[in-house]
Amino acid sequence: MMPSLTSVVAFLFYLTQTSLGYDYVFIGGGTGGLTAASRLAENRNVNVLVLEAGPYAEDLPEVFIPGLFGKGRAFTDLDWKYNTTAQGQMNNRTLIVRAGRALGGSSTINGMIFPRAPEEQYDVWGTLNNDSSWTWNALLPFFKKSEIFTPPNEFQASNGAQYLPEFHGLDPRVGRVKVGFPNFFFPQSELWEKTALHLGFRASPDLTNGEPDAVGVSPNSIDAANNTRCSAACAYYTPLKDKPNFTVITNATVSRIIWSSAGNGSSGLIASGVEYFLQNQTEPIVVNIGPQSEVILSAGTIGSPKVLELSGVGNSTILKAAGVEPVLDHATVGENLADHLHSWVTAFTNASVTGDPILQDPIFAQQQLDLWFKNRTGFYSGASGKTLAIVPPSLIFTDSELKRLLNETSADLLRFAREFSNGNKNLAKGIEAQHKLALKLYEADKAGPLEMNLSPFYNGPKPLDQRPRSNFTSIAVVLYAPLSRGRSHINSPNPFTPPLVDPAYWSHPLDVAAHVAGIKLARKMMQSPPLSSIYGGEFEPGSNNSTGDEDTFIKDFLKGVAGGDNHPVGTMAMLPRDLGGVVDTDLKVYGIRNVRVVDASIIPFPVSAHISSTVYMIGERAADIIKHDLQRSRNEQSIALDSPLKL
Ligand SMILES: Cc1cc2nc3c(=O)[nH]c(=O)nc-3n(C[C@H](O)[C@H](O)[C@H](O)COP(=O)(O)OP(=O)(O)OC[C@H]3O[C@@H](n4cnc5c(N)ncnc54)[C@H](O)[C@@H]3O)c2cc1C
Ligand SMILES: *[C@@H]1O[C@H](CO)[C@@H](O)[C@H](O)[C@H]1NC(C)=O
Ligand SMILES: *[C@@H]1O[C@H](CO)[C@@H](O)[C@H](O)[C@H]1NC(C)=O
Ligand SMILES: *[C@@H]1O[C@H](CO)[C@@H](O)[C@H](O)[C@H]1NC(C)=O
Ligand SMILES: *[C@@H]1O[C@H](CO)[C@@H](O)[C@H](O)[C@H]1NC(C)=O
Ligand SMILES: *[C@@H]1O[C@H](CO)[C@@H](O)[C@H](O)[C@H]1NC(C)=O
Ligand SMILES: *[C@@H]1O[C@H](CO)[C@@H](O)[C@H](O)[C@H]1NC(C)=O
Ligand SMILES: *[C@@H]1O[C@H](CO)[C@@H](O)[C@H](O)[C@H]1NC(C)=O
Ligand SMILES: *[C@@H]1O[C@H](CO)[C@@H](O)[C@H](O)[C@H]1NC(C)=O
Ligand SMILES: *[C@@H]1O[C@H](CO)[C@@H](O)[C@H](O)[C@H]1NC(C)=O
Ligand SMILES: *[C@@H]1O[C@H](CO)[C@@H](O)[C@H](O)[C@H]1NC(C)=O
Ligand SMILES: *[C@@H]1O[C@H](CO)[C@@H](O)[C@H](O)[C@H]1NC(C)=O
Ligand SMILES: CC(=O)N[C@H]1CO[C@H](CO)[C@@H](O)[C@@H]1O
Repeated sequence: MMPSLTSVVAFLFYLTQTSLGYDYVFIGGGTGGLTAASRLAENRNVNVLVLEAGPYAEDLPEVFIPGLFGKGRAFTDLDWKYNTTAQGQMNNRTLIVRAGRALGGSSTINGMIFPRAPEEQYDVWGTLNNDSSWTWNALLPFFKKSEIFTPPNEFQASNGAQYLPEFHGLDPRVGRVKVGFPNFFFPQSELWEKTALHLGFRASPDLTNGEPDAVGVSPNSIDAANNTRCSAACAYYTPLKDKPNFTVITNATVSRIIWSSAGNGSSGLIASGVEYFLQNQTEPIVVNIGPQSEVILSAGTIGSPKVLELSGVGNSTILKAAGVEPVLDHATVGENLADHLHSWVTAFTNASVTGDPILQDPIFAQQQLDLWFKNRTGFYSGASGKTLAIVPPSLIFTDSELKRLLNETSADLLRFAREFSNGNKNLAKGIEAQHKLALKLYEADKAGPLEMNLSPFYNGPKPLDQRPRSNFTSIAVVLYAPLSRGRSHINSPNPFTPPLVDPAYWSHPLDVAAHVAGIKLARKMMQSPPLSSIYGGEFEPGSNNSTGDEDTFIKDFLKGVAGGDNHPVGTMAMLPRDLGGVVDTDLKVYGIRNVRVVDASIIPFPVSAHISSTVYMIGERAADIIKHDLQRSRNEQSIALDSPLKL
């Protein structure tokens, strides 16, 4: 596969020099970008180019073996490892926001957990935009279109994997992302599920059905036929890699979009090219495009606003301070950033089997890896967090606590909207509208403030050499549905300088309250039957050694350890202009004629799920919108050509 890519690079030099016209140039070959690019290239009359900063990485074991998540190069050179700015509510720590830097983007290094969010949250996108085509019912066909689902086999079903066929893509001629279940389950998962049911959770018949506030086994983006990861590259590149109309250049970092001097009248700015650097080269290469062609930004929630700002589109004050000459003032580019926030409760256990020996004993680890290669079973045949639940507000707050919190949030709506919007009046209205809808979801018990999942091994903040050599049970408590909003902006004209990423974790008190309450629920789970049968005492947060109450102690603990969950969204929000949006519901950037955005950055309101399935849906929907637009413009052109003859 590598030689063909190298020859593709050589071929491209030829293409640029001969100015062969591309209809669509994608900046970033990740989850959303590859999806839309690949679908567009299904049309033989359309020429698609994808520029991806990272390499092709599908042949690395740490990419294709599910259980090698995070190993090898996955979290080194295949990861942008964006640093956050000092987080004021997190002891001023700098956290890491990971994002894949490879063909396939974050789907190449992610945890492959593949559920969907509560349907009410997608409906909020529609409400904010007054557009019913961006609601759960209208989007479900695009979720289904993206996947080719393998139902659980007998072994997986006996371990709790379930599915409802009406929510899945089952047609191999249509679907692309292979979705299935892992080949190994720990008995602790079932214990945890029973405990959760005992504590009031519902049982989920399928975590993709739009009602994930229930406990169940999540599907994974895994090819069930050979138990390998199926990334966006596996799904949308490999099957089409030899198509002449689908050109992918790896190791190509885009530095900016170039604008036509004819543009920027009332019809908007017009992109006329894309500039990029091949790895190890100091001279940029420019791909020119015609005015009917489009540039698609798909560099991810942190990457996309960066490229647009480097191109002179953004808040002029911020651009000038960074040393970039503004071309178009579009003040909300890079704003509205939201991310999930990860944390854990860990406990000692006397369970007979845990994953800890894998982390501690290299000989055992090698035996299990050999088993994966021979049989596609064993510890490496799945990543962590297979059994999970979205936690409804009613399971972490009493009625009166919730009433008080919602009351306080309502009273402070304007204050936080203003604080989060960087002085932008439209965005303040947009954030206020988001918060109002979030409060409604809280009232309806549909807000999905947390995810919990069980790891039958140590899954917490302490490195191996700083914790007891023991066996563990861990419950992840992840803050979902945050009300906090931050931003990501450039501070240099150099395309190789990372932007300033500020997710503003915990800057809204409702986020803090939900997160702390989640830790309390996880502690209670550890000590409730039947999970209590393997409980050997808590390791973290541990006993309250502070002078404060339990809430204060947990808060202080979390400030010191909570980690980014690598689900950033919202920096190029799909919202009306007067609510601070960056793109419209056709995903076109306001004020620009031929640039769209297709990645997690358009998500206007965070959703309570691992978000890759949602980004694939966005890619499918985007391709559909773009195909219709092409159809329409070709019809208009033929009418325009016809009309002189009729005169
Ligand atoms: C470690 C980790 C674990 C995760 N676990 C899960 C999980 O278990 N389940 C789940 O559903 N989701 C998970 N996610 C989240 C999910 O994978 C991402 O939200 C989703 O893939 C993002 O898609 P995207 O298209 O927005 O961006 P990406 O897929 O990240 O694509 C952006 C692409 O643009 C490229 N790019 C950036 N800048 C430039 C430039 N200047 N020029 C050229 N190319 C550029 C990048 O290299 C990348 O390939 C995880 C993410 C990470 C990082
Ligand atoms: C991309 O860069 C990697 C090193 O990061 C290299 O191994 C690979 O050959 C390069 N691929 C192409 C197509 O240039
Ligand atoms: C993040 O910060 C660390 C510590 O300051 C630094 O070593 C690293 O290079 C930074 N990473 C990025 C991608 O900026
Ligand atoms: C964080 O940094 C700010 C500004 O430097 C400082 O005022 C504040 O006291 C710091 N907070 C903590 C917890 O260290
Ligand atoms: C919402 O859209 C409908 C039609 O799609 C339109 O009639 C209505 O005026 C719109 N409402 C607002 C507030 O824009
Ligand atoms: C797994 O199967 C897919 C085809 O479904 C194939 O492309 C891939 O190379 C296989 N991977 C491994 C490691 O066997
Ligand atoms: C090219 O760049 C890669 C990645 O930055 C680096 O590892 C490699 O050493 C460079 N090769 C040369 C010949 O400079
Ligand atoms: C951890 O569990 C393994 C079995 O999975 C067992 O062999 C080992 O002794 C246990 N370690 C401790 C410290 O209890
Ligand atoms: C190999 O896989 C089969 C099912 O595919 C399973 O029944 C068997 O137990 C596995 N062998 C080992 C040694 O795990
Ligand atoms: C909520 O606020 C209203 C006034 O704004 C007050 O009357 C009511 O008692 C409050 N309810 C709670 C539960 O605090
Ligand atoms: C632009 O950014 C500056 C600096 O962050 C901020 O003060 C200002 O309010 C922003 N302008 C608009 C219109 O959003
Ligand atoms: C409490 O314990 C934590 C973790 O062991 C430690 O970091 C912290 O300094 C301790 N606090 C006090 C007041 O002793
Ligand atoms: C626009 C364009 O270049 N289309 C080409 C797509 O590929 C087919 C062959 O599969 C060519 O015939 C078209 O010219």
